[in-house]
Amino acid sequence: MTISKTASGKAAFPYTIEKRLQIEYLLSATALSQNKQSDGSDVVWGLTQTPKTLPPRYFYDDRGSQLFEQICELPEYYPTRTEAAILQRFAAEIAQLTGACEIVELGSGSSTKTRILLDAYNKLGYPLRYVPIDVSAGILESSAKELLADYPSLVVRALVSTYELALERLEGSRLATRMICFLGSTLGNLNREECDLFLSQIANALNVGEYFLLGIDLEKSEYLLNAAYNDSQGVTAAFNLNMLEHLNWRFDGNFDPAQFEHWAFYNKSESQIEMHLRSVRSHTVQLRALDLTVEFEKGETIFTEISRKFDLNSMQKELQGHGLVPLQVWTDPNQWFGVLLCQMQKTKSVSVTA
Ligand code: AVI
Repeated sequence: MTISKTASGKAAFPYTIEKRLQIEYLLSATALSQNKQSDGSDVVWGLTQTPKTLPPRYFYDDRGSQLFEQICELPEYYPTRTEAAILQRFAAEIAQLTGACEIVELGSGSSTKTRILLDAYNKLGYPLRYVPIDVSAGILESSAKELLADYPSLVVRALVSTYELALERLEGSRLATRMICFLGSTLGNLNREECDLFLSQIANALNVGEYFLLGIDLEKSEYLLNAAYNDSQGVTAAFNLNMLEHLNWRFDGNFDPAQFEHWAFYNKSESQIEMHLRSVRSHTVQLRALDLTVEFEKGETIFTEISRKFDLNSMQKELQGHGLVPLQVWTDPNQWFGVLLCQMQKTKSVSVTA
């Protein structure tokens, strides 16, 4: 028998990491490459609209994911560290409120925040079961293995899947209850309609009494918001422009990022940051794999992302409308970011239409 070691060198006897890790593919590799994520129909649609748009999912190739990790460390980008500080301060309270529960996380990333939660549940002596969900099998496996090495009693069931499919197919929790976590204010990257559909899907995936932990960025001074998306080191600009490089390798394109500039601003009436790429001169781009030729005028833009900033009271009402009743809301001393723990209270009659 192999006895695995934790980061501190302690033996994780008797179960090896392999025995505590299950990776399930809800989408096969072929399905992943054939689904709407990458067949390019969304790119063709977006680049033939006026104004042009591109779906934010194209930020996240390997380089884009690395750039996003760098954004999270930037002095101007307050959301990541503010949310982490809230969790550090209140994770024990979250664990006490939910009791032992299976932690399901949509988009686990580097799992830094997951560790804060796992530490709190561990301290209370609760069994640790974690279900991370991501479309990238590589990221899921590597971060799950790091967690398993550090938490000897942890059991991980990783799902390679889109959020939508995973929420539809979640099996019943193996522990008394379950908490679905959606952190980092990723909800802000969905427009109002998408957000409404997503919350219906969360509500449908939960049984009565189960929990939803949501992290959201809050409305604040325009100055701070503009700085967070126009950092002085130009990392956010590189992240935005990298979308063009991503389209180049994925669809055999010839975008020249030097022909575009990053443009991000806070739209106060919509309470959202809007990110665009602006063409600095008129030129033509081809995406050969999509059989697409696109003309750009000087100054023409491609809309790449919204990042909505929320009001805590309105969000609580919206959640309640989906049967997700806020039990507790935590924020930081500046009230820049909010973490809400909701409990599913409606009997399940919610129907979801896409
Ligand atoms: C992933 N998401 C929550 C980030 C945000 O702040 O909306 C993406 C991002 N875009 C530019 N900077 C960060």
